[in-house]
Amino acid sequence: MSQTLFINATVASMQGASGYGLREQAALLVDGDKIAWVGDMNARPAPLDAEVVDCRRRLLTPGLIDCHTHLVYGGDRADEFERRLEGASYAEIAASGGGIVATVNATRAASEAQLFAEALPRVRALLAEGVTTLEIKSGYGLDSDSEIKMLRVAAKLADEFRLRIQKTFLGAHALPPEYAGRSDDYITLVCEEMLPRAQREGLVDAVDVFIESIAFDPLQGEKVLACAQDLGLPVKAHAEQLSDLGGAAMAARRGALSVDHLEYLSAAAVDELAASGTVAVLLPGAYYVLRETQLPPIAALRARQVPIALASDANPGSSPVHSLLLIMNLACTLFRLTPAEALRGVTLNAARALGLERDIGSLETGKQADIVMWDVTRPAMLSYRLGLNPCAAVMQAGQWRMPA
Ligand code: DI6
Ligand code: FE
Repeated sequence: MSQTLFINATVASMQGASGYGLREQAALLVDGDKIAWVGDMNARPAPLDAEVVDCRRRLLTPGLIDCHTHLVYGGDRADEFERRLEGASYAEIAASGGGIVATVNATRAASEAQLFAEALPRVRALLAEGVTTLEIKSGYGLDSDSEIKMLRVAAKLADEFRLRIQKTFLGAHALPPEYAGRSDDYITLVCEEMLPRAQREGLVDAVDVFIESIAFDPLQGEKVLACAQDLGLPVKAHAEQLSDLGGAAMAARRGALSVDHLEYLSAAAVDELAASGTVAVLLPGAYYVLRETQLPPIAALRARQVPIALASDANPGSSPVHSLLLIMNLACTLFRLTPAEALRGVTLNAARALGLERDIGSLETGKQADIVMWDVTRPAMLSYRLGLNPCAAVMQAGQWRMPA
C-alpha cells in the first residue's frame, strides 16, 4: 500500500467542537486510502518508502463536501432571472407555471446522455475548488422514469470522476402539472411507487422533501419521510425557505440528518434541531440570488450549538452557483458566519448532514484521506477572497486527483 507523508504543513484538521483545529509546522501521513497520523513535525513518523511532500507552510484542509445540490437537470432559467429583475418574485414565477416545473419539462425531454453531458462542467467547477464529496438530488423528473433517469446520471457522474456522490431522492420537490389539484394522490405515488422503485434499483442514499407554500405541506412531507424511514432510509427536508410552515421541526422530530434553507426558522424550531442533533444546512447562494432579506436565525443556532453546514444548492433557478469558495464568502458576508464556521460548514458539518462524519470531514487518524492542499497559509484566506481559486492539489481516498 502506498504512503504519502506531508511535512511542513499548516493543517486545519477541523478536529474539536469549534475553530479550525489548526496546527502549524505539522505533518500528516497517509497510508493507503486512510489518514494514518497527524501531528507535530518534530514527532512525525519515519516511514521507509513514503512519498514525501514538502508543503512549505501551505494549508491542508479536509476535502470540501457539497452536501446539497440539484446539479443534474435539463435547460436553464436565464429568462426567469430576467423576469425577476423586472420585479416578478420566485413564488409568482412558480405559480405561473415557471420555476421548478419549467426545469421539469426540460429534464423530462432530455436523454440520460444529454443530462450527463450538461452536468459535467458543473461537477468540474466544484471539483476544481477541492470538492471530494458531493450530494445530488433528483426532483426535476417528478415521474418514476424521469426521477430514475436523474439518479442514474448522478451514479454515472460518481463513476466518471471516481467521486463519492450521495444520491438523494427528492420526488416530492414540486407538484407535476398532470397532478394539478391532486397533491395527495401525487404523494401516494411517490410513497408507493416512485421511491420504492428507485430504492430497489440501488439509487437512493437518502430522501428529501420540499415543504413550502409552493410545494408540499408538513403533513404531506411527513408522509414521505415516514415512507422513507419504513424503507430504512435517512431523511432530510427543504424547509422554511420562503415561509414558516413548521417543516423543519417536523423533520427534526423524525431524526432528520439535516434541514436545509431555514431563513424563516422559528426559535422554537431551533430547540427541536438542537434536541435531535439535526444539522442546519444554510444555502447563502439561494438567499443571495433571490435577494432574500430574512436572515436565518444564526445567533440562535449558535447558542443552541446546532451544527451549521453550507452548500451550493446548485440549481437552475434559485442558486445557479457552482463554487463552494464563493458560498463560504457569502456565508461570512451575508450571514456573518466566521471563516472558521464557514470552513466547518463545508467539511465536518457537511459530512454530518450526509451521515458520513465517521468517514470524512476532518483530518483525523482513521478517516478517509480526502485532502486539499491550498496555496495559502491561513484558513481565513479561503473565505476572504472572491474569484481566486488557490486549490493547489487534491488527494481523494489516498490518491492524487488529476486535474479534471
Ligand atoms: N429550493 C431550492 O432552492 C431549490 N429547490 C428547492 O426546493 C430550487 C429549485 C429550483 O428553483 O429549480
Ligand atoms: Fe435545494
